[in-house]
Amino acid sequence: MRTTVGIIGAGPAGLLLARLLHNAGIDSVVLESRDRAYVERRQRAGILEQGTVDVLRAAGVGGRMDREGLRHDGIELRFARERHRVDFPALTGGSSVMVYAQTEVCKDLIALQIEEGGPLLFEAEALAVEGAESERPRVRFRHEGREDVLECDYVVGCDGFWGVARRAIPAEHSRVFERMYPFSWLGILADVPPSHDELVYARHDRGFALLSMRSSAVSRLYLQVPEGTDAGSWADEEIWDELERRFETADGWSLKRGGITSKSVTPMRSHVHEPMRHGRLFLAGDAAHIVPPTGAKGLNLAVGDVVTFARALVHLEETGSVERLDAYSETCLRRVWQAERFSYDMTTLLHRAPDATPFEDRVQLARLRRIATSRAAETDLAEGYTGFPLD
Ligand code: RFL
Ligand code: PHB
Repeated sequence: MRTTVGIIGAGPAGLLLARLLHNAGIDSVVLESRDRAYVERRQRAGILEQGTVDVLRAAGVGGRMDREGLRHDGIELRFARERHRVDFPALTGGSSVMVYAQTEVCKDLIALQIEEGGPLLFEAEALAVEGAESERPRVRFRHEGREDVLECDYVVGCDGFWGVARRAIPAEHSRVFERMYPFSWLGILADVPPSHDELVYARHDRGFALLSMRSSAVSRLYLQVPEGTDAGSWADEEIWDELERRFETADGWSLKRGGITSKSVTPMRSHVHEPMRHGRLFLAGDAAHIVPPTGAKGLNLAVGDVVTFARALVHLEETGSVERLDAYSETCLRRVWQAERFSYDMTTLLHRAPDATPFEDRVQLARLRRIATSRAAETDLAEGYTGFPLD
């Protein structure tokens, strides 16, 4: 099998890249180790930045998002039983975000790819990337019980944090920057209308809580839990009781309860692999970097990476210049590190570390009060949340 761009992984990064390349008349093949149902059901992100929304629309995949997605003009910060709303458009000159689940973005992209795009092979597991330093990199993969080889001009590893692409970069060319956090998120989906019309990020002495949503009928909620927690060890009523405690306000706000349809635990880590390119192998999305989900940045970063790659390749085809492809890693990393910083700030602002000292608790509250009372501090949060521009 032969193609111009071999794409490993059909998460948002790989699927959107295939779409952008198709729109530019460049052929690609996508290899995905899981089956379609699994990819379409995997619960993850919920927030699309303004720039991501614009990219999806321009790629011709914004129709259902515009009909069913919920535009959000702010978030609420909750701490010390007080509430503070951050108004995005007022602080950023008009930016907002969209609540539209990653599962739905993936479904829309998969449907379009199957209808009009190039090959998208499910249950096709990439085993290794070979010859990254040559003109003809290859992906060895297994599909329908047979091993095969995909020959490419370029390989883009969009295979997430646990993928194989990153491993093809020799250790002497790699540098990893990492931080693990001593807590996780227990996430639930519940059949109950969201108790607030915007996301609520709560800092509490017992730990962080987040109220989000998937639609006007489905809530998505998260609780900070100790690292290594088993999702099954929390009974449904215990989860609701704990959420209620952490969201409690002085003005009598109440949390609606409903049937929990899914429970899972996500560890929290920050991770960056530099560089994001080795020869003709490029890394995009979670394959290259991970952020803790508190800033809602992971999917949006993946979108930024593949837009940068697609533009660089189109630039090469149009002008013969490899300048932008050569700058890929540097261009992406500037934005990645801003998102890493923002996600780290949001995480340390809102979570309670198990060994937090009374001094650190007071500083955390002071940081929150600063955001609630200084337009400059609040603007910094609003700009970070609605997204950093693509170069
Ligand atoms: P993905 O989505 O992990 O997709 C990688 C794909 O590669 C496949 N794969 C392989 N295929 C072939 N051969 C192999 N050897 C392969 N190895 C792996 C996998 O099966 C998979 O289909 O990476 P991608 O495309 O880079 O997308 C990244 C995003 O998924 C991720 O950053 C976000 O979900 C992070 N995230 C959030 N991001 C946001 O922008 N906003 C949010 O609100 C948000 N909330 C979240 C989140 C992530 C969470 N979890 C579960 C980690 C909330 C949570 C709880
Ligand atoms: C979600 O809806 O899943 C979500 C929203 C905001 C975040 C993280 C996750 O910061």
